[in-house]
Amino acid sequence: MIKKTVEKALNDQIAKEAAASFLYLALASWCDTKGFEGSAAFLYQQSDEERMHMLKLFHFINNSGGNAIAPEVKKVNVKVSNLAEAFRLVYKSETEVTQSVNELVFLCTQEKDYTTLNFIQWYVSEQYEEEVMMKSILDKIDLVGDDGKGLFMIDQYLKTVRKEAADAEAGGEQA
Ligand code: OFO
Repeated sequence: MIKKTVEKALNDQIAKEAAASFLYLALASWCDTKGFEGSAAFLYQQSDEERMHMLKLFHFINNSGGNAIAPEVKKVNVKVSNLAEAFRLVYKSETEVTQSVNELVFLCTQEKDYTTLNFIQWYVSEQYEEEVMMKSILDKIDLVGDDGKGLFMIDQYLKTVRKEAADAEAGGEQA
């Protein structure tokens, strides 16, 4: 049976994954309207992934005798004027989620809840991968600055990043 303190922290994490999902959805929509097709596809997919992270928490809480709570949906006000600003928000969001996952690890250790600690390790690895990926995308965008051709190339590159990830996931599912 999950402790109330851990259940509450996991429900808070649900809200953070949902907020990340909606932030990426809003940014995907912005990219879509500015001709950044690859970036939009990438962010729509990332938004789905964050929802999947949220659902994993739902199942874990409920299977552990707790009660997963659907979070409040808050309006996302995205005010960006270029691709660099959009991906800076993405990277910031990932670093905040990492911080929150680390706090969960700390709480599980304090509470001697090794089952949840084991579950949350998946998020630790996932956050490492996502931070590395978002930082690398942001670095590339910063490198080209305002150069239209450069931004076009990055947008094309983001299409391939998405395709590779989708292929890898499909391969994993078949295995
Ligand atoms: Fe990358 O945010 Fe979920 O865990």
